[in-house]
Amino acid sequence: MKTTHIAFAVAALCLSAAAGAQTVMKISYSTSITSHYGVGSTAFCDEVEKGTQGRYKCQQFPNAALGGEREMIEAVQLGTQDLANVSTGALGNFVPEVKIVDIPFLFRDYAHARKVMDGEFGQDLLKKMTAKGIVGLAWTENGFRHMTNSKRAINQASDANGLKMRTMENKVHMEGYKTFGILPTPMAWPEVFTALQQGTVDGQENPIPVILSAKLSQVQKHLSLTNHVYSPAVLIVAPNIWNKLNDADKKVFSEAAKKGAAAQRKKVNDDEANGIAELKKDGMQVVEQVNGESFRKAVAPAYAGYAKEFGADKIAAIQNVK
Ligand code: EAX
Repeated sequence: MKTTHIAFAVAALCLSAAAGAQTVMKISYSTSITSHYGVGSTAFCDEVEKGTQGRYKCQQFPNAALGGEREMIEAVQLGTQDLANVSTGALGNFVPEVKIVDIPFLFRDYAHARKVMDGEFGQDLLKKMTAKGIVGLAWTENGFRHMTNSKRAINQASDANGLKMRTMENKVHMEGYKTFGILPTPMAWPEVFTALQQGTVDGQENPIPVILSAKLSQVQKHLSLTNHVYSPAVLIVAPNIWNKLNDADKKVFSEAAKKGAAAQRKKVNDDEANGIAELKKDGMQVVEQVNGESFRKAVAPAYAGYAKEFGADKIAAIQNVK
């Protein structure tokens, strides 16, 4: 009996070696599998599996099932998690050079933002992550952030004055939002829904795809399309996975990440186009024509601090990309 078992185990081992060893990689992100992060991650994972003939595949952990974005990045750095699709919100705490992209009103629109991230600046920034033990594969996307709250319609910056808002754990955001009179309350994403529900904070700010997939319409009455910050996201992989790949597999991963990014951005576009009507149907009151000038004017003084921290020339170089 015992010998049969051993023989069987040996046979199974030989078979799996013949078929090629399979690595199942854990990937996580903040929102649901049908959201922009889910669509992008799935496209990436499908391409990796196909391109490596099944030698690499993913096990997906949507809805921050392995922790918030800070934990995800830390785990990728440590190699206890293989992949993550995260916004830059928490990434600047690990790779300081990334912080510049979180400046409010830095990017004009999606075309501008995507051009910068896919261009020389963004590609250099991906490389900066390597020194911090993180391999950046491609810029995916979270989207332009908008404000929601349970108190009042925000038509202009002064309407935001005095509102207690959950923000990401991101100093660049917080410094900017203070100029709008907002009282920023940094908090990890997994705690946000409950905090809004219990009234610990009045509001929060996130892109339409996040507001939609997290069903924030259940706990927030007002949405204002403030477009106050572009929130890039990035597909990161642990060095212990990346360094094991041969050149051909590295190429498969990089190309897959580009396809994932394209799919994720397309989902952001679709949600921007169709999601607002959906949120209205769910009972949200939406201010579509926000006085953007009032916000830009309010934040202008904070740019002195940003220039000191990041260099006025670096900020201008991003703004000047046409
Ligand atoms: O990346 O925490 C946030 O507000 C982020 O935008 C969210 O986790 C998606």
